[in-house]
Amino acid sequence: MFIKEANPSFVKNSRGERSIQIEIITYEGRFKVSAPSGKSKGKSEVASYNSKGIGQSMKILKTFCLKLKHKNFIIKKVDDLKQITELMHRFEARFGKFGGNVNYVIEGAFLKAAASDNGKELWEFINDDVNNGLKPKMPMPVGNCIGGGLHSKTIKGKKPDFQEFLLIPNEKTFSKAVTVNLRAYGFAKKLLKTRKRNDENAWMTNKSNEEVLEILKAVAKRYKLKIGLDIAASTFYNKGYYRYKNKDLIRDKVDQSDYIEKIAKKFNIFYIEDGMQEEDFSGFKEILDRVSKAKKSKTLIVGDDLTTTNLKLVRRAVESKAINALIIKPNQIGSILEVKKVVEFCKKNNIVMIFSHRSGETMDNILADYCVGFGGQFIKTGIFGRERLIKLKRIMDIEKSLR
Ligand code: 2PG
Ligand code: MG
Repeated sequence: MFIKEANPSFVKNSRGERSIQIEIITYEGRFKVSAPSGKSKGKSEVASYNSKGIGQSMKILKTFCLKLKHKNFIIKKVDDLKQITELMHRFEARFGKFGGNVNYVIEGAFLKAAASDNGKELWEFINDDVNNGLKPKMPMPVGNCIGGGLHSKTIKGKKPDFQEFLLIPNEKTFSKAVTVNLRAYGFAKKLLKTRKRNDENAWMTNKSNEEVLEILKAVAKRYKLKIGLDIAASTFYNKGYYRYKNKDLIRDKVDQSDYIEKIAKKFNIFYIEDGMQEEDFSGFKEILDRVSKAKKSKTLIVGDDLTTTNLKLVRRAVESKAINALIIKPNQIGSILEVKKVVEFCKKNNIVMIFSHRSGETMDNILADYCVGFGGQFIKTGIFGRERLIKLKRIMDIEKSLR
């Protein structure tokens, strides 16, 4: 793989913030990747950019790109990315840290170029099953329908405290699932009587968590969907208490798990992400125990801020039985080889994997290839908006190509 050129640039994400993009040009074509950005970030995520800011990251990346020019690389499998990682580390030691988002775009662009160089689609290049003659299984979408928390504004001074109210279809095909979610999203708008959308294009409302759940229950019933929640509990946790604004009350750790157990049962919730603050492994375990006992069907207890795609934290969460499912966001850890290790660990331990977008997204669809390639059971991308739809469309195309 001969690098003719590598060009970095700034792009705007869906929130209008600056993000970083890189384009690698080889004899096979042009391979572009841009980075998403989170707003409700986990404490233990790697920094997205150099400590001096995105401008400094760009300066360092520009110098790195000049170095890549006219170099030749042999990348036959994902693990061969190691030579790029080592090159990046040596370079960072001299010029300063890139930051996780820069690692994300460099590695992604190299993987796209390498897949093409090997005559494969990126998901195919990553997926071991397909390389062993098996057909990959398509994921199901987890779609953000109604929003609150850090991603939403208040309406007449109010918003739900939970960050995301999610819809999860269970259809034979991914494309059917996407259609069902879009219809349900339209129906939710009618019931909510709102037109305002948040960062991820979920509907905004001034209703409380329970009021939203009542509406979601009707939507889920009509379209045969499962209900999920990203509680993002760390975003309203402070000094030992969960501080709810809508209805105004304070819950301690025990009250919080009581509350989650109660709503999980009442609204038959299938998916609960970050139900407790991000350092409370025993609180997550408490929820997993209580919800599994209270509900007959399996509920996914999902780590995101708790685990930040970091193998050490994932291992701790799994070994302490705090989760049975995991959010995977490659730019939380800033290394695809680390993502691969997390994936292998999840597969070995039967942990359900949800590949996830960030609230600030770009017009890049690499997440879809990562999800199918690494065998994720779900992809969380939102339901509507061009940055979200481009990822769903990519999986629909992969699905079509396999028919
Ligand atoms: C989350 C994500 C995506 P952010 O909490 O799961 O919805 O939010 O990208 O802001 O961290
Ligand atoms: Mg989350």
